[in-house]
Amino acid sequence: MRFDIITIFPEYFTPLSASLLGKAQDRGLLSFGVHDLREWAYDRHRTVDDTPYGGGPGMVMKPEPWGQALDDVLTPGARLVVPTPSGRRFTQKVAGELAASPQLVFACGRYEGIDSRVMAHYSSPSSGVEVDELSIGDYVLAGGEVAVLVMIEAVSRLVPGVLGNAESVSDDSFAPGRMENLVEGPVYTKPPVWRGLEVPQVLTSGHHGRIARWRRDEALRRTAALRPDLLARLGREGLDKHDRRL
Ligand code: 6GU
Repeated sequence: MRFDIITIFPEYFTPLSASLLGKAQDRGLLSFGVHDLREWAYDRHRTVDDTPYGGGPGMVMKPEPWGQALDDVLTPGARLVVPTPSGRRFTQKVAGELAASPQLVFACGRYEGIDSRVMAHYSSPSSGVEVDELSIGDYVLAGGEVAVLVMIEAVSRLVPGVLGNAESVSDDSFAPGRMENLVEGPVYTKPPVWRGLEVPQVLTSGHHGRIARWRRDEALRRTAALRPDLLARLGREGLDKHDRRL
């Protein structure tokens, strides 16, 4: 899978060569292109922003450099992702949708955002690309760069072969399947007693059925305490017959 990022701060993306993503790149599963928007600026000062029509604070990113950059970087079948706090919410489901695309192009805005005609232009059916304006949550970042790192990490680990253990995806909080819409419960490793705290006995019982039941109960308990919104969304169909006694 191919990721291209257009930004005025390419240095934000050095973490892409670290850890899981770096290894997936070395193995040829993922490839990244990081592009400096200013390479498509056309004046001596390489200007990428201007004052907003209608007045108001801050600056708006000019459409011409973005149009040139996107025309050069987009390939047929690509999805164009524009990170913005006013976008649709980026969730695990959206990550799964994006992971099915051969190329994702991220257009990182700074200042008050990108001239809206850029999104309008690429949203028209004749452009042949899907455009998604996405937000990672209800808070405001200085620019889209950090949000794009979040999205790339969430999408990359869904690409087949990127994770070592295929099971790690299906057990995730929010992953489709039995534990869908539940957060994960607590985990333990050796030693059996640490600072007087014991590992729950069921986990050392060797009884796989009881362990699975306990894990689901703990996930339900934690979801009820910390994410009642998720529990409400589960509904009756999301509960099994043993869940009802909680
Ligand atoms: Cl995607 N961009 C910015 N600038 N701020 C955000 C965001 C994105 N998601 C939440 N806050």
